[in-house]
Amino acid sequence: MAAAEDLAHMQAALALARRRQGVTWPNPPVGCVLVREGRVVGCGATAPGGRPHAETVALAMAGGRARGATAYVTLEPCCHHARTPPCTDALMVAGVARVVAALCDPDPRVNGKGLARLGAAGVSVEEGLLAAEAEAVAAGFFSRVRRGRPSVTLKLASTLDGRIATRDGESRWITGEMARRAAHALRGRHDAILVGVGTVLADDPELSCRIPGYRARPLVRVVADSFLRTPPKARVIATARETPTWILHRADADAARVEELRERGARLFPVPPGIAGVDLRAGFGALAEAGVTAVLAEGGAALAASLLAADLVDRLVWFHAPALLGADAWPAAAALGVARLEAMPRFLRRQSAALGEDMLSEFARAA
Ligand code: AOF
Ligand code: ZN
Repeated sequence: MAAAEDLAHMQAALALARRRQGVTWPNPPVGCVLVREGRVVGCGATAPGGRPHAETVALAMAGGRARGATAYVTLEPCCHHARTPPCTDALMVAGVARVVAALCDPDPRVNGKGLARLGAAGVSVEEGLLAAEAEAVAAGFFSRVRRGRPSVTLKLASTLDGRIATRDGESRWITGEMARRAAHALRGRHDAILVGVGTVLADDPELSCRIPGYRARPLVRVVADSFLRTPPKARVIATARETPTWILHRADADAARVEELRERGARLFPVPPGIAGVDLRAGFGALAEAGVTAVLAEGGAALAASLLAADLVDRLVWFHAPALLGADAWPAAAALGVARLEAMPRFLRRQSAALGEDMLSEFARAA
């Protein structure tokens, strides 16, 4: 059993890390709390953009008070040399006596070597405290390193019968104010937001996190658009110089379109064709290579179906309004072609909550 004090400090480090979700890519969001004689003398989290690392921030705050302290970190301190010396060395130079890490860093440059280096220098080292929580906070980073793709959350907002627009296409607003705010906070915790070109054509969305000051770095907007139907006048293109807009398109899309969109500031990713549209698995591989760790997919129905059919949804977040629209309205997911129940995508319920009159349910992929 971990000591209550250790648990409390690691919880605090996790809270610091969680607050940086979405802005540290390609690096993981990490939290660090330095404690001496039961008193917090420094704390910090990975800075937006991934540097400085959490330990550097916490050590700068603690100054000389770090001597003899315990460092609680949500990920093993790094031991590779970059522009600045590794965190292991910074902790040792500062005289930190004990390091409690929630998890080993899967980055092959670190991967246990950070803790080993600290141990060899006489620092007392422990690993594994609140490991599951720490893995959830940096799930995107773990996914990028281990699977070569970002973690994927699919967000849907519908009526009870899974409809997202009326027969005539009216969709504003099905869920209420609280659910819509929660959806913006969800955007705030992801590196990138993904939509299909149909959504761009139908709604011309801005795809931003509309909670002022919530994010220290813009959300990358990604459009899955096989044949580059995104209009050059679309909002996501008009604002592409301030907020990144990336497009996953087929390699055989019109070259003049490629040039036009690129000139307006979009970044283009040629991807092999998939069953419908681009091969999303290959698209995610390209996003991971560009550093993205956590993607929030928001629709529309065709994209949702492609993701579900390809078993690419790690987490499903569904807002339900207590209302119905019936079978002539637009469904949240297009046809999946499921003939037998054993082929049905299944999820495990992780959380359910009330948001005003609406409901929020969160699910993890079952497997
Ligand atoms: C830490 N503390 O806060 C974070 C770490 O590109 P660099 O040199 O910044 O290193 C990135 C790697 O450092 C990243 O892949 C991961 O292994 C680790 N992230 N390490 O000690 C931190 N964010
Ligand atoms: Zn580091």
